[in-house]
Amino acid sequence: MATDYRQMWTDLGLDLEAHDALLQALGQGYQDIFLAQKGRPAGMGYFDFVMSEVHGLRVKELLDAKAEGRPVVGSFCVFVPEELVLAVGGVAVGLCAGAEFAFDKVEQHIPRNTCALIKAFLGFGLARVCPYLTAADLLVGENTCDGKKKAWEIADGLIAPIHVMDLPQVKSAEGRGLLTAEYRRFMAKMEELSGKQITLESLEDAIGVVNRKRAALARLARLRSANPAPISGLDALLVNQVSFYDDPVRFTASVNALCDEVEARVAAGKGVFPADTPRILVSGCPMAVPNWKVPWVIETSGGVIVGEESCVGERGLRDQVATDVADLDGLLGAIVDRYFAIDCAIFTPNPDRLGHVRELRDRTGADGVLHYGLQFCTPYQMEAGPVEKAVKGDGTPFLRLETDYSMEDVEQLRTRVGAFVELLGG
Ligand code: BJ8
Repeated sequence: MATDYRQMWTDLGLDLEAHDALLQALGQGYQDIFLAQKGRPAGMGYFDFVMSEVHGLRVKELLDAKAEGRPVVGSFCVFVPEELVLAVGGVAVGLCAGAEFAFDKVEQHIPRNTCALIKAFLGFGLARVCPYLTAADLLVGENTCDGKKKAWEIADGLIAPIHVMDLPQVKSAEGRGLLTAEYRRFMAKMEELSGKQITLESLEDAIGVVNRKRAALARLARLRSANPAPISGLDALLVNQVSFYDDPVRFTASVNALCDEVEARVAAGKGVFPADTPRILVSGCPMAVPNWKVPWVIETSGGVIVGEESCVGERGLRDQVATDVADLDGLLGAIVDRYFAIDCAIFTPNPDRLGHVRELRDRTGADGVLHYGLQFCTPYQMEAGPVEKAVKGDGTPFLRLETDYSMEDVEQLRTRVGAFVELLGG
Protein backbone atom coordinates (compact mmCIF):
# COMPACT_ATOMS: atom_id res chain seq x y z
CA MET A 1 0.00 0.00 0.00
CA ALA A 2 1.28 3.48 -0.85
CA THR A 3 2.62 5.49 2.09
CA ASP A 4 0.18 7.95 3.60
CA TYR A 5 1.79 11.40 3.69
CA ARG A 6 -1.25 13.33 4.87
CA GLN A 7 0.17 14.07 8.30
CA MET A 8 3.39 15.35 6.72
CA TRP A 9 1.41 17.62 4.39
CA THR A 10 -0.73 18.88 7.27
CA ASP A 11 2.41 19.64 9.28
CA LEU A 12 3.73 21.57 6.29
CA GLY A 13 0.61 23.72 6.35
CA LEU A 14 -0.89 22.49 3.09
CA ASP A 15 -4.56 22.80 2.26
CA LEU A 16 -5.29 19.08 1.93
CA GLU A 17 -8.42 19.43 -0.15
CA ALA A 18 -6.79 21.73 -2.71
CA HIS A 19 -3.65 19.59 -2.65
CA ASP A 20 -5.68 16.43 -3.37
CA ALA A 21 -7.22 18.17 -6.38
CA LEU A 22 -3.77 19.13 -7.66
CA LEU A 23 -2.35 15.61 -7.24
CA GLN A 24 -5.39 14.12 -8.91
CA ALA A 25 -4.96 16.39 -11.97
CA LEU A 26 -1.21 15.78 -12.03
CA GLY A 27 -1.62 11.99 -11.85
CA GLN A 28 -4.22 11.97 -14.62
CA GLY A 29 -2.11 14.22 -16.83
CA TYR A 30 0.92 12.00 -16.29
CA GLN A 31 -1.03 8.91 -17.17
CA ASP A 32 -2.45 10.43 -20.37
CA ILE A 33 0.74 12.10 -21.55
CA PHE A 34 3.69 10.00 -20.37
CA LEU A 35 2.47 6.52 -19.61
CA ALA A 36 0.45 6.43 -22.83
CA GLN A 37 3.65 6.68 -24.90
CA LYS A 38 4.87 3.57 -26.71
CA GLY A 39 8.34 2.04 -26.63
CA ARG A 40 9.75 4.08 -23.75
CA PRO A 41 13.18 3.06 -22.43
CA ALA A 42 12.92 0.90 -19.29
CA GLY A 43 15.19 3.42 -17.56
CA MET A 44 12.32 5.91 -17.54
CA GLY A 45 10.84 3.77 -14.76
CA TYR A 46 13.02 5.60 -12.25
CA PHE A 47 11.67 8.98 -13.37
CA ASP A 48 8.10 7.67 -13.30
CA PHE A 49 8.73 6.62 -9.72
CA VAL A 50 10.16 10.03 -8.80
CA MET A 51 7.11 11.71 -10.31
CA SER A 52 4.76 9.40 -8.44
CA GLU A 53 6.51 10.39 -5.20
CA VAL A 54 7.00 14.02 -6.10
CA HIS A 55 5.05 15.28 -3.10
CA GLY A 56 5.80 12.22 -0.98
CA LEU A 57 9.15 10.51 -0.61
CA ARG A 58 11.24 13.41 -1.95
CA VAL A 59 9.58 15.86 0.42
CA LYS A 60 10.21 13.45 3.29
CA GLU A 61 13.87 13.34 2.26
CA LEU A 62 13.98 17.13 2.43
CA LEU A 63 12.48 17.09 5.91
CA ASP A 64 15.01 14.45 6.98
CA ALA A 65 17.81 16.68 5.66
CA LYS A 66 16.43 19.62 7.61
CA ALA A 67 16.34 17.47 10.75
CA GLU A 68 20.07 16.88 10.24
CA GLY A 69 20.62 20.63 10.10
CA ARG A 70 21.02 20.76 6.32
CA PRO A 71 19.21 23.78 4.86
CA VAL A 72 16.73 23.38 2.02
CA VAL A 73 16.95 26.17 -0.53
CA GLY A 74 14.30 26.76 -3.18
CA SER A 75 14.99 28.74 -6.33
CA PHE A 76 13.28 29.73 -9.55
CA CYS A 77 16.10 30.23 -11.99
CA VAL A 78 19.20 28.53 -13.38
CA PHE A 79 21.25 31.55 -12.31
CA VAL A 80 21.10 30.43 -8.66
CA PRO A 81 24.25 28.30 -8.25
CA GLU A 82 23.42 24.91 -6.77
CA GLU A 83 27.13 24.46 -6.02
CA LEU A 84 27.00 27.04 -3.22
CA VAL A 85 24.04 25.29 -1.59
CA LEU A 86 25.67 21.85 -1.76
CA ALA A 87 28.94 23.24 -0.41
CA VAL A 88 27.32 23.80 3.01
CA GLY A 89 25.62 20.38 2.91
CA GLY A 90 22.33 21.97 1.82
CA VAL A 91 19.69 20.71 -0.58
CA ALA A 92 18.74 22.75 -3.63
CA VAL A 93 15.30 22.44 -5.16
CA GLY A 94 13.85 24.13 -8.20
CA LEU A 95 10.36 25.32 -7.47
CA CYS A 96 8.13 24.17 -10.25
CA ALA A 97 5.58 26.56 -11.54
CA GLY A 98 4.07 24.79 -14.48
CA ALA A 99 0.35 24.60 -13.73
CA GLU A 100 -2.53 26.99 -13.61
CA PHE A 101 -3.67 26.95 -10.01
CA ALA A 102 -5.57 29.59 -7.98
CA PHE A 103 -5.00 32.26 -10.62
CA ASP A 104 -8.14 34.02 -9.36
CA LYS A 105 -6.40 34.55 -6.02
CA VAL A 106 -3.17 35.55 -7.74
CA GLU A 107 -4.89 38.19 -9.84
CA GLN A 108 -5.97 39.95 -6.66
CA HIS A 109 -2.28 40.75 -6.12
CA ILE A 110 -0.67 41.06 -9.54
CA PRO A 111 -1.94 42.04 -13.00
CA ARG A 112 -3.79 39.46 -15.06
CA ASN A 113 -1.35 40.04 -17.90
CA THR A 114 1.61 38.48 -16.07
CA CYS A 115 3.26 35.34 -17.45
CA ALA A 116 1.86 32.00 -16.30
CA LEU A 117 5.13 30.93 -14.71
CA ILE A 118 5.05 33.77 -12.21
CA LYS A 119 1.34 33.40 -11.61
CA ALA A 120 1.74 29.66 -11.04
CA PHE A 121 4.41 30.11 -8.39
CA LEU A 122 2.24 32.63 -6.56
CA GLY A 123 -0.84 30.45 -7.06
CA PHE A 124 0.86 27.40 -5.55
CA GLY A 125 1.93 29.52 -2.60
CA LEU A 126 -1.38 31.26 -2.00
CA ALA A 127 -3.39 28.05 -2.35
CA ARG A 128 -0.93 26.22 -0.06
CA VAL A 129 -0.47 23.23 -2.35
CA CYS A 130 3.31 23.10 -2.77
CA PRO A 131 5.21 21.21 -0.05
CA TYR A 132 8.53 22.40 -1.51
CA LEU A 133 7.62 26.02 -0.89
CA THR A 134 6.74 25.39 2.72
CA ALA A 135 9.59 22.94 3.39
CA ALA A 136 12.27 25.34 2.17
CA ASP A 137 14.35 27.25 4.72
CA LEU A 138 15.08 29.90 2.15
CA LEU A 139 13.59 30.97 -1.16
CA VAL A 140 15.89 32.71 -3.60
CA GLY A 141 14.34 35.08 -6.11
CA GLU A 142 16.53 36.47 -8.86
CA ASN A 143 16.17 39.82 -10.57
CA THR A 144 15.78 38.72 -14.15
CA CYS A 145 12.65 39.90 -15.99
CA ASP A 146 10.50 42.74 -14.67
CA GLY A 147 7.68 40.37 -13.74
CA LYS A 148 9.87 38.28 -11.49
CA LYS A 149 11.58 41.30 -9.95
CA LYS A 150 8.29 42.76 -8.82
CA ALA A 151 6.81 39.38 -7.89
CA TRP A 152 9.48 38.90 -5.21
CA GLU A 153 8.26 42.05 -3.45
CA ILE A 154 4.70 40.73 -3.43
CA ALA A 155 5.66 37.18 -2.46
CA ASP A 156 7.92 38.40 0.33
CA GLY A 157 4.94 39.58 2.31
CA LEU A 158 2.47 36.92 1.19
CA ILE A 159 4.25 33.60 0.93
CA ALA A 160 7.68 33.55 2.53
CA PRO A 161 10.71 35.76 3.02
CA ILE A 162 12.76 35.86 -0.16
CA HIS A 163 16.48 36.35 -0.57
CA VAL A 164 16.64 38.52 -3.66
CA MET A 165 19.66 37.98 -5.88
CA ASP A 166 20.40 40.88 -8.17
CA LEU A 167 21.56 39.93 -11.65
CA PRO A 168 23.28 41.82 -14.43
CA GLN A 169 21.43 42.46 -17.68
CA VAL A 170 24.51 43.27 -19.77
CA LYS A 171 27.55 41.07 -20.42
CA SER A 172 30.14 43.65 -19.43
CA ALA A 173 32.96 43.79 -16.88
CA GLU A 174 30.57 45.65 -14.58
CA GLY A 175 27.96 42.95 -15.12
CA ARG A 176 30.44 40.25 -14.19
CA GLY A 177 31.40 42.29 -11.12
CA LEU A 178 27.77 42.44 -10.03
CA LEU A 179 27.32 38.68 -10.44
CA THR A 180 30.49 38.02 -8.44
CA ALA A 181 29.33 40.30 -5.63
CA GLU A 182 25.90 38.68 -5.55
CA TYR A 183 27.36 35.18 -5.47
CA ARG A 184 29.61 36.22 -2.58
CA ARG A 185 26.59 37.56 -0.72
CA PHE A 186 24.71 34.31 -1.44
CA MET A 187 27.71 32.32 -0.20
CA ALA A 188 27.63 34.28 3.06
CA LYS A 189 23.90 33.68 3.32
CA MET A 190 24.44 29.93 2.92
CA GLU A 191 27.12 29.96 5.60
CA GLU A 192 24.88 31.90 7.96
CA LEU A 193 21.92 29.58 7.33
CA SER A 194 23.90 26.38 7.86
CA GLY A 195 26.39 27.59 10.44
CA LYS A 196 29.08 26.04 8.23
CA GLN A 197 32.00 27.60 6.44
CA ILE A 198 32.49 26.89 2.74
CA THR A 199 35.97 25.47 2.25
CA LEU A 200 38.04 24.72 -0.82
CA GLU A 201 37.26 21.01 -0.38
CA SER A 202 33.53 21.41 0.21
CA LEU A 203 33.18 23.67 -2.81
CA GLU A 204 35.30 21.36 -4.99
CA ASP A 205 33.09 18.43 -3.98
CA ALA A 206 29.92 20.39 -4.69
CA ILE A 207 31.19 21.49 -8.09
CA GLY A 208 32.06 17.88 -8.90
CA VAL A 209 28.52 16.73 -8.03
CA VAL A 210 26.88 19.38 -10.22
CA ASN A 211 29.38 18.96 -13.07
CA ARG A 212 28.68 15.23 -13.14
CA LYS A 213 24.95 15.90 -13.19
CA ARG A 214 25.31 18.29 -16.12
CA ALA A 215 27.60 15.82 -17.91
CA ALA A 216 24.96 13.08 -17.63
CA LEU A 217 22.27 15.40 -18.96
CA ALA A 218 24.56 16.50 -21.79
CA ARG A 219 25.21 12.85 -22.62
CA LEU A 220 21.48 12.22 -22.93
CA ALA A 221 21.07 15.40 -25.00
CA ARG A 222 23.76 14.25 -27.45
CA LEU A 223 22.16 10.81 -27.87
CA ARG A 224 19.04 12.54 -29.15
CA SER A 225 20.90 13.45 -32.33
CA ALA A 226 20.34 9.91 -33.58
CA ASN A 227 17.78 9.16 -36.27
CA PRO A 228 15.42 7.44 -35.43
CA ALA A 229 15.08 9.36 -32.15
CA PRO A 230 15.88 6.88 -29.37
CA ILE A 231 13.84 8.70 -26.71
CA SER A 232 10.85 10.99 -26.96
CA GLY A 233 11.16 14.70 -26.37
CA LEU A 234 8.57 14.37 -23.62
CA ASP A 235 10.69 11.85 -21.71
CA ALA A 236 13.86 13.87 -22.21
CA LEU A 237 12.04 16.96 -20.94
CA LEU A 238 10.86 15.03 -17.91
CA VAL A 239 14.43 14.02 -17.08
CA ASN A 240 15.46 17.67 -17.26
CA GLN A 241 12.52 18.71 -15.09
CA VAL A 242 13.32 16.08 -12.46
CA SER A 243 16.94 17.35 -12.36
CA PHE A 244 15.69 20.39 -10.49
CA TYR A 245 14.53 18.62 -7.36
CA ASP A 246 15.93 15.11 -7.18
CA ASP A 247 18.97 14.14 -5.14
CA PRO A 248 21.79 15.06 -7.56
CA VAL A 249 23.98 11.97 -7.03
CA ARG A 250 21.14 9.47 -7.33
CA PHE A 251 19.76 11.43 -10.28
CA THR A 252 23.09 11.37 -12.12
CA ALA A 253 23.39 7.60 -11.71
CA SER A 254 19.85 7.16 -13.03
CA VAL A 255 20.47 9.38 -16.05
CA ASN A 256 23.67 7.51 -16.87
CA ALA A 257 21.85 4.18 -16.60
CA LEU A 258 19.19 5.55 -18.95
CA CYS A 259 21.93 6.73 -21.33
CA ASP A 260 23.50 3.24 -21.39
CA GLU A 261 20.17 1.87 -22.53
CA VAL A 262 19.58 4.68 -25.03
CA GLU A 263 23.10 4.20 -26.41
CA ALA A 264 22.30 0.53 -27.06
CA ARG A 265 19.12 1.59 -28.83
CA VAL A 266 21.08 3.96 -31.04
CA ALA A 267 23.58 1.23 -31.86
CA ALA A 268 20.71 -1.08 -32.80
CA GLY A 269 18.99 1.64 -34.85
CA LYS A 270 15.95 1.44 -32.59
CA GLY A 271 13.72 4.48 -32.09
CA VAL A 272 10.55 5.60 -30.34
CA PHE A 273 9.31 7.09 -33.59
CA PRO A 274 10.01 5.85 -37.13
CA ALA A 275 13.20 7.04 -38.83
CA ASP A 276 12.84 10.43 -40.53
CA THR A 277 9.94 11.56 -38.36
CA PRO A 278 10.03 15.38 -38.65
CA ARG A 279 12.55 16.59 -36.05
CA ILE A 280 11.83 19.74 -34.09
CA LEU A 281 14.03 21.90 -31.89
CA VAL A 282 12.01 23.78 -29.26
CA SER A 283 13.46 27.14 -28.27
CA GLY A 284 12.35 29.71 -25.73
CA CYS A 285 10.77 29.88 -22.26
CA PRO A 286 11.42 27.17 -19.68
CA MET A 287 8.84 24.42 -19.14
CA ALA A 288 8.44 23.53 -15.47
CA VAL A 289 6.52 20.48 -14.14
CA PRO A 290 3.73 19.86 -15.14
CA ASN A 291 3.87 22.09 -18.19
CA TRP A 292 3.83 19.40 -20.88
CA LYS A 293 1.21 20.83 -23.21
CA VAL A 294 3.24 21.92 -26.24
CA PRO A 295 5.61 18.90 -26.29
CA TRP A 296 2.59 16.63 -26.00
CA VAL A 297 0.86 18.40 -28.90
CA ILE A 298 4.03 18.15 -31.04
CA GLU A 299 4.62 14.47 -30.36
CA THR A 300 1.01 13.50 -30.93
CA SER A 301 0.90 15.49 -34.19
CA GLY A 302 3.55 13.56 -36.08
CA GLY A 303 6.72 15.34 -34.91
CA VAL A 304 9.51 14.46 -32.49
CA ILE A 305 11.36 16.94 -30.29
CA VAL A 306 15.11 16.44 -30.51
CA GLY A 307 16.31 19.27 -28.28
CA GLU A 308 15.25 22.14 -26.03
CA GLU A 309 17.03 25.48 -26.29
CA SER A 310 15.67 26.39 -22.88
CA CYS A 311 16.64 26.58 -19.20
CA VAL A 312 14.90 23.24 -18.68
CA GLY A 313 17.19 21.81 -21.33
CA GLU A 314 20.35 22.93 -23.05
CA ARG A 315 20.68 26.36 -21.40
CA GLY A 316 20.61 24.71 -17.99
CA LEU A 317 23.05 21.91 -18.74
CA ARG A 318 25.56 23.58 -21.04
CA ASP A 319 29.10 24.32 -19.75
CA GLN A 320 30.92 22.93 -16.74
CA VAL A 321 32.53 24.84 -13.88
CA ALA A 322 36.31 24.71 -14.33
CA THR A 323 38.10 23.03 -11.43
CA ASP A 324 41.74 23.62 -12.37
CA VAL A 325 42.12 26.46 -9.84
CA ALA A 326 44.00 26.46 -6.59
CA ASP A 327 41.96 28.45 -4.10
CA LEU A 328 38.45 29.33 -2.98
CA ASP A 329 38.44 32.67 -4.78
CA GLY A 330 39.48 30.96 -7.99
CA LEU A 331 36.67 28.44 -7.63
CA LEU A 332 34.13 31.17 -7.08
CA GLY A 333 35.49 32.92 -10.18
CA ALA A 334 35.04 29.70 -12.15
CA ILE A 335 31.43 29.47 -10.95
CA VAL A 336 30.83 33.07 -12.04
CA ASP A 337 32.37 32.33 -15.45
CA ARG A 338 30.08 29.37 -16.00
CA TYR A 339 26.87 31.15 -15.00
CA PHE A 340 27.73 34.46 -16.66
CA ALA A 341 27.71 32.62 -20.00
CA ILE A 342 23.98 31.79 -19.66
CA ASP A 343 22.21 33.34 -22.62
CA CYS A 344 18.86 34.21 -21.01
CA ALA A 345 16.74 36.67 -22.98
CA ILE A 346 16.93 39.20 -20.14
CA PHE A 347 20.41 40.13 -21.43
CA THR A 348 20.81 42.90 -23.92
CA PRO A 349 22.21 42.40 -26.43
CA ASN A 350 22.10 38.61 -26.41
CA PRO A 351 23.81 37.44 -29.61
CA ASP A 352 25.13 34.20 -28.06
CA ARG A 353 21.63 32.78 -27.98
CA LEU A 354 21.27 33.01 -31.76
CA GLY A 355 24.52 31.11 -32.19
CA HIS A 356 23.39 28.48 -29.68
CA VAL A 357 20.04 27.94 -31.43
CA ARG A 358 21.80 27.35 -34.75
CA GLU A 359 24.42 25.12 -33.17
CA LEU A 360 21.80 23.00 -31.47
CA ARG A 361 19.69 22.78 -34.63
CA ASP A 362 22.71 21.49 -36.54
CA ARG A 363 23.85 19.09 -33.82
CA THR A 364 20.41 17.54 -33.36
CA GLY A 365 19.61 17.42 -37.07
CA ALA A 366 16.40 19.37 -36.46
CA ASP A 367 14.29 19.99 -39.55
CA GLY A 368 12.56 22.98 -38.00
CA VAL A 369 12.63 25.30 -34.99
CA LEU A 370 9.56 26.00 -32.90
CA HIS A 371 9.79 29.08 -30.69
CA TYR A 372 7.82 28.67 -27.50
CA GLY A 373 6.90 31.88 -25.71
CA LEU A 374 4.66 32.26 -22.71
CA GLN A 375 2.05 34.95 -23.09
CA PHE A 376 3.19 38.21 -21.49
CA CYS A 377 6.83 37.11 -21.42
CA THR A 378 8.38 40.19 -22.98
CA PRO A 379 12.05 39.05 -23.08
CA TYR A 380 11.43 35.84 -25.00
CA GLN A 381 8.73 37.27 -27.23
CA MET A 382 11.00 40.15 -28.17
CA GLU A 383 13.78 37.72 -28.96
CA ALA A 384 11.55 35.46 -31.04
CA GLY A 385 12.02 37.93 -33.91
CA PRO A 386 15.83 37.76 -34.08
CA VAL A 387 15.71 33.97 -33.60
CA GLU A 388 13.23 33.67 -36.48
CA LYS A 389 15.39 35.86 -38.69
CA ALA A 390 18.53 33.86 -37.93
CA VAL A 391 16.89 30.48 -38.41
CA LYS A 392 14.92 31.36 -41.52
CA GLY A 393 17.96 33.10 -42.92
CA ASP A 394 19.59 29.67 -43.00
CA GLY A 395 16.54 28.25 -44.79
CA THR A 396 15.18 26.39 -41.74
CA PRO A 397 11.39 26.42 -41.25
CA PHE A 398 10.29 28.25 -38.11
CA LEU A 399 7.08 28.39 -36.10
CA ARG A 400 6.33 30.88 -33.34
CA LEU A 401 3.88 29.77 -30.65
CA GLU A 402 2.58 31.88 -27.82
CA THR A 403 0.53 30.20 -25.16
CA ASP A 404 -0.12 29.84 -21.44
CA TYR A 405 -0.88 26.93 -19.11
CA SER A 406 -4.56 26.53 -19.88
CA MET A 407 -5.75 23.69 -22.11
CA GLU A 408 -8.22 25.90 -23.95
CA ASP A 409 -6.03 26.44 -27.00
CA VAL A 410 -4.95 22.81 -27.49
CA GLU A 411 -6.94 22.30 -30.67
CA GLN A 412 -5.71 25.57 -32.13
CA LEU A 413 -2.12 24.59 -31.27
CA ARG A 414 -2.68 21.19 -32.79
CA THR A 415 -3.79 22.74 -36.08
CA ARG A 416 -0.76 25.01 -36.27
CA VAL A 417 1.73 22.35 -35.17
CA GLY A 418 0.16 19.81 -37.54
CA ALA A 419 0.62 22.19 -40.47
CA PHE A 420 4.23 22.82 -39.42
CA VAL A 421 4.97 19.10 -39.19
CA GLU A 422 3.50 18.66 -42.66
CA LEU A 423 5.75 21.41 -43.96
CA LEU A 424 8.71 19.51 -42.47
CA GLY A 425 7.74 16.47 -44.47
CA GLY A 426 5.49 14.60 -42.04
S1 BJ8 B 1 17.76 32.20 -16.85
S2 BJ8 B 1 14.75 32.01 -18.75
S3 BJ8 B 1 15.04 30.50 -15.55
S4 BJ8 B 1 14.96 34.05 -15.92
S5 BJ8 B 1 8.68 33.24 -18.72
S6 BJ8 B 1 9.31 34.61 -15.55
S7 BJ8 B 1 11.46 35.44 -18.34
S8 BJ8 B 1 8.15 36.69 -18.11
S9 BJ8 B 1 11.78 32.19 -16.60
FE1 BJ8 B 1 14.02 32.21 -16.67
FE2 BJ8 B 1 16.26 32.36 -15.28
FE3 BJ8 B 1 16.10 33.44 -17.70
FE4 BJ8 B 1 16.12 30.85 -17.42
FE5 BJ8 B 1 9.96 36.26 -16.86
FE6 BJ8 B 1 9.45 35.24 -19.24
FE7 BJ8 B 1 7.90 34.67 -17.22
FE8 BJ8 B 1 10.40 33.76 -17.32
